[in-house]
Amino acid sequence: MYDIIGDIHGHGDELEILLQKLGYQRLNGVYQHPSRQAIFLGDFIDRGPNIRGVLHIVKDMVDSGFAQAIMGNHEFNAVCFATKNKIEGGYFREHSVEKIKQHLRTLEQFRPFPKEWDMFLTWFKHLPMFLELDHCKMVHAYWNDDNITWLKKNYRPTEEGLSHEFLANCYQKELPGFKPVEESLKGPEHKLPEGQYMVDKEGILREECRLRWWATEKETMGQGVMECPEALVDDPIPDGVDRSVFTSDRPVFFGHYWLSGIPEIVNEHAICLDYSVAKGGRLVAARITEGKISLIY
Ligand SMILES: [Mn+2]
Repeated sequence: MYDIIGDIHGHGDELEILLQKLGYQRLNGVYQHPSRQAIFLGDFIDRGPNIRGVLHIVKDMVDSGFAQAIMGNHEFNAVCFATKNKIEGGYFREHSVEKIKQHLRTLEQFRPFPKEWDMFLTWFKHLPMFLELDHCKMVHAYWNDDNITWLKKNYRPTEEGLSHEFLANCYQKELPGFKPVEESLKGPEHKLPEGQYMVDKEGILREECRLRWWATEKETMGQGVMECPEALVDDPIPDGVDRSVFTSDRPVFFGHYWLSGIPEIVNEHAICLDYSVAKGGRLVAARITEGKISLIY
């Protein structure tokens, strides 16, 4: 039976408090539970005060069989940031001021431990991008059957992982791997009308807004997109954007969306566990016992 844990972003104290609340004990240095397994939804790094500590806790649990972990967009970005693009030069993720800022706390905290950082980058390269278990499915941001089918065919985490060949097939919009990777790890987006912008968590103006794909009501822009610009809140969701309610044979758990407030299950087929621990919110777990789900935080 599983305890699924949302985005941690280097918040080691909160992670240890939550694991203890869930009944995990640190034995021989590794958090474990006699009858349960933890599942981590990715985004271990960037932003928080103890990124290195979080990575050690999570990887040790995975290596000992007490947890499984999937890749978040921050781990994917870290690999792209560190991997030279042999086709066009530079790196697969540009070393611009904006991108360095997003990654800075990780780079700083690992500066005295370069070999360890290399070891974790290698581990990131081999994380699965989704999981399918008996009672649940997991992905960092968005479950779409076509994207998952593509990943099953083309991404082999245990063998090649995020190889140069794989990254070369997905780092630009027109490449076949771009959509499946981008949407699974960052979620689907919608281009806003000319002249409209949203402001993201880093204060950057964006012409695209993120779709609340798991929402049960998506008639207006206010219901259907994240951080909808004020002027568009009452506008109908435009044609071409999927308005159907997401359903699945097993509940899908995901993180990524920086939700706020009291954690709740709005759609029992699609359950977000990211409640913004890196912005003063909560680290949240979903406990599944015999098919029953409860949120713990
Ligand atoms: Mn994320």
